[in-house]
Amino acid sequence: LTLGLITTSLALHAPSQIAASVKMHAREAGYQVLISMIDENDETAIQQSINDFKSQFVEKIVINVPLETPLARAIAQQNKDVTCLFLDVAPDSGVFHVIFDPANGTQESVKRLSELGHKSIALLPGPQYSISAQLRLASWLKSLEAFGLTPSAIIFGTWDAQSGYDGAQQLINDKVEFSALLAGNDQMALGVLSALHQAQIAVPQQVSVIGYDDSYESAFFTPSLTTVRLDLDTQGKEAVARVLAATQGKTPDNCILPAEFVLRDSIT
Ligand code: IPT
Repeated sequence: LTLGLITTSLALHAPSQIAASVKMHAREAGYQVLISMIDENDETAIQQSINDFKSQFVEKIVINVPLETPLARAIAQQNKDVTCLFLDVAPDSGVFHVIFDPANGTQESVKRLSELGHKSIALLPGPQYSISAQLRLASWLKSLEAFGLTPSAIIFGTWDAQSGYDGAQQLINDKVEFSALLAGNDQMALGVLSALHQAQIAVPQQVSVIGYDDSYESAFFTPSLTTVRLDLDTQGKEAVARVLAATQGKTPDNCILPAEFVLRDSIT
């Protein structure tokens, strides 16, 4: 009994945490997991991995790759002989999914900053090719607008700490005015904290920072990071339960998990 997992880079914290969860919950259900890590959001690589799984008689496939709706639909359409469950698609994609609400945590982040009196907020979203990064950015912008605010800057990163570091340095070098910063994920927020520390800008006294993911390490940053929690263990668990429950022609309901705001010491 084998389940397939196609994933984006396991060098990133969230995908590796998801893979660990899928592996553990699959084992509990008596399944082993074959993992195929692909380089990028590349249709041929995904289809190639699905074909490899099919040739090994793997018929339950979890896909944790950021996919725009047309591509996700095309993949589901072309592979009806197996069950594909998607973890990184838009809520209205129409494909079988277990995802996180991209709006509730992002809205709450902006609301908190606004309540604290912040008016100059810089945005460091994840990469433009990622559907989740796009949805989080769209939700930040919409929430800012609701408070009559526009971002003081938008700099896209690549989910890793280096890109957060570079983004914050660019803000400092360009003399952008910002009293708060929203990062696309906690890894980027870590880079931001490092760049601000180096520039002797105190967090949270001079700049408030909010991350996203609540990875295992975020509570141990200096200062401890205010963030948005994605319960990745639950995502893995729900994904395994639903992909295994699916039968030919009948898939269980989709699932949208909440993304909860977590208040720690990095904002004031
Ligand atoms: C998403 C993470 O939030 C982000 O930090 C990054 O690791 C990204 O994955 C990699 O694709 S979580 C995903 C289930 C939307």
